[in-house]
Amino acid sequence: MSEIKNKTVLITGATSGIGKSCAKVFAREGAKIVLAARREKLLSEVAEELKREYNAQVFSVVMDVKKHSSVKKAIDSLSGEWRNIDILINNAGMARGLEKVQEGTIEGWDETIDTNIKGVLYVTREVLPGMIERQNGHIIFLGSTAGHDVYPGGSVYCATKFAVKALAQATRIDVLDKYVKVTSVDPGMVETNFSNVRFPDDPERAANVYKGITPLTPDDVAETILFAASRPRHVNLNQIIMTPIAQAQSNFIIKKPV
Ligand code: 8X3
Repeated sequence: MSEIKNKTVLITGATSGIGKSCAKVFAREGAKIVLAARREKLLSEVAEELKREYNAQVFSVVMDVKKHSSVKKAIDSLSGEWRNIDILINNAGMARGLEKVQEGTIEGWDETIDTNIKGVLYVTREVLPGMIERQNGHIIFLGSTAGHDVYPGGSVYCATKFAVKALAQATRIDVLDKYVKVTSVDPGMVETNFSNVRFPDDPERAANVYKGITPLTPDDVAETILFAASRPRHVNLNQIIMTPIAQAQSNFIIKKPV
């Protein structure tokens, strides 16, 4: 895909799930990959894998998207051509628990809001001015079906993904005359570490989330992101909602008995 070869792609949350799949898929297409995530050891492991499997050019930055100082330090550490980010994949995101509002935990709310809303804003704020200056760039937001329909116990997570939808739409308007593309890719059920993070003390509950359906894989989402990123310069895919065939929207899922 000529649109992707030699492009510089920064991926947040790049060491697992959809982020790691994006790193592989874009490396396969010849992109230069900037991996951003919190854990240095995992970053080096993914970087080594990309170099070994795809002969990719890779640069890793330790970044905790929840902290603006960490985001700024990571972006400032990019030098030379690595600074010229063509594609930003705002992937880092998470959820904690499935409690009703009246029973929710403040710590879980803070973490979810800080990662999914403020994190996305911090990274976008640091990367977007360079894209505007170069009159070239593409920001891909990872939204969710949870940003379109709420479900029981999903209050804060859904609110953050509604916010991501709003941020994507508003950013698209803000850069309309700047030759920067903005896409939101909004998946439903994808089997990643997501449910283990959501239910850290209940692995059985986490495993049950995907029982009885064939969920999307991280690669399904990454290939869709690649498709969006590889359209001709004049084409912008605004929003892509994708679900497993057994899911119509957030809370309409047909599960086979297991
Ligand atoms: C998708 C997660 O819980 O809404 O972002 O299916 S969930």
